[in-house]
Amino acid sequence: MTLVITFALAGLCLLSLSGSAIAQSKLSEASRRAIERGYDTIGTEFLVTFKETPLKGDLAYDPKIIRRDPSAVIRVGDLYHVWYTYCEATEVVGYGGEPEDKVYPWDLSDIWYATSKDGWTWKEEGLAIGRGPAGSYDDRAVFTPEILKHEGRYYMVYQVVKAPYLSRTKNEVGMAIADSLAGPWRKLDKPIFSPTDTGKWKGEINDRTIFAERGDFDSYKIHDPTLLYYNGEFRLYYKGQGIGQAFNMGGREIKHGVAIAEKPEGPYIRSPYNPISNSGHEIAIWPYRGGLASLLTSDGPERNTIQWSPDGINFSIKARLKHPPVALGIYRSENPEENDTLPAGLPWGLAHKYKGWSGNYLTRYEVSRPVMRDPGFKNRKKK
Ligand code: AAL
Repeated sequence: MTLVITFALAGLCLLSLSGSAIAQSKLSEASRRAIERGYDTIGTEFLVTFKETPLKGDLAYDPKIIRRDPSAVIRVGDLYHVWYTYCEATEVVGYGGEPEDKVYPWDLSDIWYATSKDGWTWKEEGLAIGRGPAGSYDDRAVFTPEILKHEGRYYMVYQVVKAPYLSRTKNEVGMAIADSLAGPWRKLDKPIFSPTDTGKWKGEINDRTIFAERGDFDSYKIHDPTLLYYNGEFRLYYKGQGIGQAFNMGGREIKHGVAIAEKPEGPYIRSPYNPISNSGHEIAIWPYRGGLASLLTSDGPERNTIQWSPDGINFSIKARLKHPPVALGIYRSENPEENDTLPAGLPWGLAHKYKGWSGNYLTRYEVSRPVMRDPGFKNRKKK
């Protein structure tokens, strides 16, 4: 029996390994895995490289200001528009300091916006959505915005934190709506999406690592909300962190989920298939060939991969990338079919970078297909 399976796999190997005409009588575990997962047969359609360039104008790096987590870039009239987390780059103290100390680089933040004629040189227009008054659900920080234009209206989703910002403080998602890009933005009365009530902390201490019972993957923090209108419904994609979050073979346990609604304001109902990823960090998701593609970065066994799904739920790995940018704010055309002509279907956009823990700034990324280069080429003398 074992012999039969071995011969069958060896036969498969002969058929599957790209163009190899050599029959192999033995198959290593790595070769078997490559065949099972289609490493050599999926092709290079999704394999891309990135070039990141600093922005010019008001969004050029400024050591005194944190600008990070850009929204999608949209074009209205003659201008590109983008929204992002904005705050002063003061000292980051972490949990356990004085109540007004900055806990994270993105703490004590607001959402600002900027416009550009060419996508490189930006003019900062100022505050778009600020923190709420003391006692409201968003009185501590509003950050990591994402925009959706739908039927002439603008919908902004973003993370909200209510003071005090402690280690166990849950993070939720807020929404504001505007009829015009310059606002005014009307906030909804309460968050549109929150962590589940599963899991239990242990003791009354300010420490998220001490827990009595693990909760759902999204029972502690909901981050990086991204709103899409897809297949006639509103899809809120997000990153979840759970009570009892652990490490796995890919490092920190980070997973993505999706919640679906008939109306942009919700109610948003979690997909029964959640989590829809086992890796990733900030959400980067875009329409491609009738389905949705996503870039998973930073965390998990499948980090730095592009994945594609026919339905926005069931994603499979299509390419592994070397150094993708993080926190992509993808240019969203009004005509998503335009993506089908681009490498991996991924348009240009903005991303963020770190200069130290609290020196965050925005960059522009371009996408291209990798080219096989001969390292000695430059040194060869021309005849
Ligand atoms: C990010 C995002 C979310 C997190 C923090 C700010 O890049 O994953 O927004 O809360 O870091």
